[in-house]
Amino acid sequence: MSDKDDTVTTPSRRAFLQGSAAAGGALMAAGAARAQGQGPDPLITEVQDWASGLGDGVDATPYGLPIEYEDDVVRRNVEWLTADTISSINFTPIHALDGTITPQGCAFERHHSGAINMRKEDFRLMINGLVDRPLVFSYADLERFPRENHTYFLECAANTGMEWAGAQLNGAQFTHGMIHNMEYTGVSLRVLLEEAGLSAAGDLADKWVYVEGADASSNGRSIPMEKALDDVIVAFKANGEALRMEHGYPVRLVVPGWEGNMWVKWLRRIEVTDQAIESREETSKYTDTLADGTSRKWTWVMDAKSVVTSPSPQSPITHGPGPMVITGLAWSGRGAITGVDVTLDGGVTWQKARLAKPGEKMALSRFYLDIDWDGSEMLVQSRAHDETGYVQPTKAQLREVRGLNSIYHNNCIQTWHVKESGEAENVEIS
Ligand SMILES: Nc1nc2c(c(=O)[nH]1)N[C@H]1C(S)=C(S)[C@@H](COP(=O)(O)O)O[C@H]1N2
Ligand SMILES: [Mo]
Repeated sequence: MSDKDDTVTTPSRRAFLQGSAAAGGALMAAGAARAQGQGPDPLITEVQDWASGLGDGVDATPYGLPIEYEDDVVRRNVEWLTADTISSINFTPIHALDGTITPQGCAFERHHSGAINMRKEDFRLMINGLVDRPLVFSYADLERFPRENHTYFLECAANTGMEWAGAQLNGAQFTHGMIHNMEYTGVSLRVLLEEAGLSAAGDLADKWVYVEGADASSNGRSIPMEKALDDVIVAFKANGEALRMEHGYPVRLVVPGWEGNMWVKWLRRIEVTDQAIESREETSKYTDTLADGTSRKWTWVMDAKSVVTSPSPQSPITHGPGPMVITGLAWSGRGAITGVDVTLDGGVTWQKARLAKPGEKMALSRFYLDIDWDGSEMLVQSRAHDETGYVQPTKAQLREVRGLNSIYHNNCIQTWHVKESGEAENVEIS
């Protein structure tokens, strides 16, 4: 480092050191008190096993798994929700993760007829219907089209659905864990549709694609052509590696910002049609009955939502009063998150949380609020704002519009009651 550099950095470095010493003071005081009471800490004063021998060589684990001490960071099922695990759902352990990328190995799964096991070589994707040339692509064919990389969240429309009638499931994993966020690599659906040719479809304004998976359920969904030609991806990699079987290996559809049900896994067929198919998954399911008995349908977009992941029922405060980090996730199917407010008193006063980085369109945002906890009970909530100006509603506001019969699209503000003991509980206050 040159003298000049040193001169430039010294003032800010000094400021940082002063600042961190002040902030660390309270934390260290608590730790020092403990150490004094208990005498020398053998973890510091004695040579440990791991320093007296050798560790594992390379190749001990050709494909690494999390260390055994993290074995509670796993997907979890709520057994009474569904009759069996074949047509069921489990939940991402969002209370135990940080950052925004969800590792595939603990990203929630939702299957209608089980996760199927298909070799890449056996993959075929047909594009037919109102196209100039019906085509069938193999996996190797897909790899030859120009590729894109994008990070998007997938939220099941049923996420938080069990909370409509009142606070029910005790944990962020269970109330909000039907979500994951991955970096996808694939080919734009537009490119494949143009390869098949869309002149046969005529005016595209009122056309649709009907998308099916290769599993027994097929999970068929109709998608308006406008969205199909906009940002939909035919994806074959997630977080840099092949899709896991449970997430649709070898190829799934990525439908940014729209309900998870439309992200067809084990992709098999895309038909260009002049009307929506009105399949099971878009009539009897994934519609919401309103108070007057009519049903909302085509509720594709996931509205802005957020949740505090820690502290939360599965992630209590264990260190007593003093400096602590409140953190959570926010997302919007309509674009980027622009801000998150956090309240500690059930919505009487709100503070602006810090976004870990500027919001990205249709991807999870991580927020933090660094507080000095006085040890008294809190009613912790978070409230997301997105780039359209939309503000996440309270449960009462949502019920006013939607009534009590809904399951899907519950994006209301969540409340955790944090007690003096540091334990947290799912409660409903507004
Ligand atoms: N072929 C197929 N695609 C599917 C499903 C399915 O059962 N079969 N489930 C859908 C639902 S309801 C959701 S929420 C997402 C879940 O994706 P994941 O299992 O990767 O989390 O996949 C969707 N795509
Ligand atoms: Mo879903």
